[in-house]
Amino acid sequence: MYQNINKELAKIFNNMSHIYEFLDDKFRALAYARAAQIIEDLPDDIRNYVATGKINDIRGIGSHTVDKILEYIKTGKIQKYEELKKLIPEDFLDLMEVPGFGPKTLKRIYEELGINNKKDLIEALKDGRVAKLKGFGEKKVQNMLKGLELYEASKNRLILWEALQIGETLLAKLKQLKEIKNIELAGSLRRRKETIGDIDILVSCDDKDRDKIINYFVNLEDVKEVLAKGDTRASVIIKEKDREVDLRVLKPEEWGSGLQYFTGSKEHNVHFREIAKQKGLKVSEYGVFDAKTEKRLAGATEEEVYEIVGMQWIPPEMREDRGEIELALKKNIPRLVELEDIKGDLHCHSTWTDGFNKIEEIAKFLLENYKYEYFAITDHSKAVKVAHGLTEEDVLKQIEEIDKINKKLGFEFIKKGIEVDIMLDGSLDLPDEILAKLDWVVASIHTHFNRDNTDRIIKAMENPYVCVIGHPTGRTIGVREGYPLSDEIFKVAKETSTALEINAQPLRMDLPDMMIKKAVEYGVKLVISTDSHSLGNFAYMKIGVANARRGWAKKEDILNTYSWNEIKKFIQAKRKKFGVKV
Ligand code: DGT
Ligand code: CA
Ligand code: CA
Ligand code: ZN
Repeated sequence: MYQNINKELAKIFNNMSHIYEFLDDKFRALAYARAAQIIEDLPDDIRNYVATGKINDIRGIGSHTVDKILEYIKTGKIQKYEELKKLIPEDFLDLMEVPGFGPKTLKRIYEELGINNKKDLIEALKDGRVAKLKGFGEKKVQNMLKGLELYEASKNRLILWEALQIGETLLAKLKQLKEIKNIELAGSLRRRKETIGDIDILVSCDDKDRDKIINYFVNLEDVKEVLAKGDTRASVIIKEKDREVDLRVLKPEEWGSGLQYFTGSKEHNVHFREIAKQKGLKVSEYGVFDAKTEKRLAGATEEEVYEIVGMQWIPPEMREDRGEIELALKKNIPRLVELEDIKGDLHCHSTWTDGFNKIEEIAKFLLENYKYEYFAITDHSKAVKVAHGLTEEDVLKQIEEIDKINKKLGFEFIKKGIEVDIMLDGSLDLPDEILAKLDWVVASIHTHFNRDNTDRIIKAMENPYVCVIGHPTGRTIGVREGYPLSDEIFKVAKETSTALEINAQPLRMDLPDMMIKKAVEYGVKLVISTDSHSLGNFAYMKIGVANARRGWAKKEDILNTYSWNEIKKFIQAKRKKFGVKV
């Protein structure tokens, strides 16, 4: 049985959309793109929707699409998709995912240069043939080559969210074996790095149970290929995304030292062992030993491994040798923010713009599934035309709707917000009179990514109504690097009492960890937000918190760990500073 059928279907529908676009069937291209997005964002396994008949009620999924979903669940294939694939050059399907290589572009290159494979395409990009095509030019071609390079590099690494889904699924399956005494994700996944090479899993058990555990692992239905299988470890390729997963089996008395070693990072471990050496100790995955007598001193828990070297236990997210060893020696490791500290989500979109759910639906979902005290609806402003951004008038109407829903709910659960666009000159897309009526204002850049945008962000922070800068660097992992920004933004954020966002969308993770760390050093307040466009997206909070922890953020640094009253004080302090009515 397929584990992640939603994702598989979304991918197929996306590909179908691309092929239809290549074939100039805009209507079908759009319909399948929308279906893909909806399926990707479903909070539950699509088979549950089929079983309950709810599949026929999902907005944006027509009866022809439903037929194809049923066909796929039944046969593992969609006949129409198999036929469509034959209508385009083989290499093009993957290439269409690369930014700058959309179906339209590839079609022109195909028709005007007769190119039908990746190798020839790269050649034509490099020798100037593509640049000469009408509407292309040198700059566009350079961007295409850059996009391809980023795409190839990112193909080898998973983004954190995907890796975490895979890792946790495998963990849950292994946990069914009662022989396993301890089990954890290790490596970069335990450190919650933004991208993951391979997935590492550690378990401990009695020696006699090792074979059983390793055999169970390599025979899981998720496994596509076994790369290596030994006494204490196995490496496999799993079906999902063709990823490598390493399993290591430790003795219970080695659990702590093994977990410490295989969590990494390599840099952290090298520094850790250096300190141990200075103290006459020898550290390996098997334990901590007296360097002279070889006597075993610790190894069963991570805490004792760190303690014997004179350190506090260090949260895995900090283990990058960025100064955490020094802190641990001084017993100064901060208590990092935790998921349970979060009191609300302050960035999400509704059907008013490009979200998939109505405001009331979102409110009910959050009341049922999250222990939040508040959340903010922050739809786009009018400059974002593709999302049908809100005009002044729309904002006023939305305020009315939220008032009505809050009244029904019996308390001000929903905060009235906006994600207002920062224009090229740093001004905002909506006038102050409108912003002043809102509880919460996120200001974001969605255009002009090819310049240093420090000036625009600073100007936006100087608006008294802007509470937070959304996804400050504008990066998309594996697609687009963030635009350049100077440290000036941290200084001005602090001075103006403007928060910076830690956007938890899996491809954004923006601010990135190193910039979070810097923001914390400057004393800037941060907001962890999911930027949800559908109900399933609210779960991203978990990786937002993980990223905050990688930037050493404490509970106090994160604005949405405070009650709404406290947040109001933060907002009012800024308005006072700027001399506007609070
Ligand atoms: P990845 O898989 O590229 O995302 O990064 P990691 O950190 O998961 O690296 P991986 O899977 O090669 O190894 C897992 C951990 O094992 C790593 O974080 C530290 C430890 N480790 C592996 N090889 C070495 C090594 O040569 N020296 C040291 N000190 N530690 C190592
Ligand atoms: Ca790894
Ligand atoms: Ca590994
Ligand atoms: Zn945005």
